[in-house]
Amino acid sequence: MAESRPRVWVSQPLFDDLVGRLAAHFDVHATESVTEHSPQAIADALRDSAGALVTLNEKIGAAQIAEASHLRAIANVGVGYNNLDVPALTAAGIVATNTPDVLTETTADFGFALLMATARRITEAERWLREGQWQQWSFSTLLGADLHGSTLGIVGMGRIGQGIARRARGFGMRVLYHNRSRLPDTVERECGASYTGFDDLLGRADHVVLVLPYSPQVHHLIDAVTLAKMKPSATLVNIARGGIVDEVALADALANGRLAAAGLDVYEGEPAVRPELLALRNVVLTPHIASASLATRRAMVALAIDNLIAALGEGPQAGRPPTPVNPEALATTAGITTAKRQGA
Ligand code: 8YV
Repeated sequence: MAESRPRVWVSQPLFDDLVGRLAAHFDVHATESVTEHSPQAIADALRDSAGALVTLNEKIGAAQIAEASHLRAIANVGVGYNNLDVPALTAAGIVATNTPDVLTETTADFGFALLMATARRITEAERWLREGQWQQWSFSTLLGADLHGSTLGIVGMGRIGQGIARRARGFGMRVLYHNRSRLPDTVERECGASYTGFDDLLGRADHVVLVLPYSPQVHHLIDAVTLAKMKPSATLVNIARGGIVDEVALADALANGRLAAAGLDVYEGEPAVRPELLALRNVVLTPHIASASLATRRAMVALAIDNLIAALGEGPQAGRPPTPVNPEALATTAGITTAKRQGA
């Protein structure tokens, strides 16, 4: 009797031609239309799976893997992986992987675009024009804030933060950054960025961009107290995760002149967006698309598939997924892979 192939779950429609590569190794169960999977549906899908290809929509913790005794790998399509309870996966010997690097430049481009749209009121201006409000040219219509010559504060100076800093240099901006740890001198010089404390950055920056990974420690890092430390003329951009910003406090600051404008690509309850934010004219709202160029989204899926195939002990990189987030779990998977090769 032919040996049954390991089952792999694909949680959302991705790119069929790329996902098709999995079929050479696995019994693939792909979700055919965009689906909001309940926590129980995720547990059901993982129960008999050896691996899964998932997006930020699928939250996977101890409850979802409790009965998944064959599960060995979760490949996340995204650099951020706060949808995964990594300690729980590691404890269960499940390898988690993400998709860094391939999205860095695209996401930095978008962060910059959102900053420009916000500071120069581009979407607000277009809405105003389309509404037929442009009856007469006026010198003081829709005055915004300059990027050139201004001070940019980057919170979270990983790969994407550094990409934004490099772009800011080209715009003649002064760049301050705050990060868990200070970057080496060479990187600071290449980015033209100076390290400073969080409060100092908030107080000095004309524009603040959030690009740090989400963890419970940074939940509502931007709240009424930290917003009050920013210049009332400042712009805030968030391309990280919605939970980093207290959206009620932000909407209040924007409505009451304590902050000039905000550009948001991520939201606490996404895809739901707070009515308080929707009602404001001085906020640019985009639907979590910072990495969404066609080439980059394809590259993310391709890398996630490479990770999944390798983490499940198949393909040329068997046992060596390119970008694991918990390499310590590989030891367990390697044992299984070796046993499988020896026909156990
Ligand atoms: C992805 C993102 O679109 O990579 C990330 O962390 O937020 C986005 O680039 C998202 O993760 C898709 O799952």
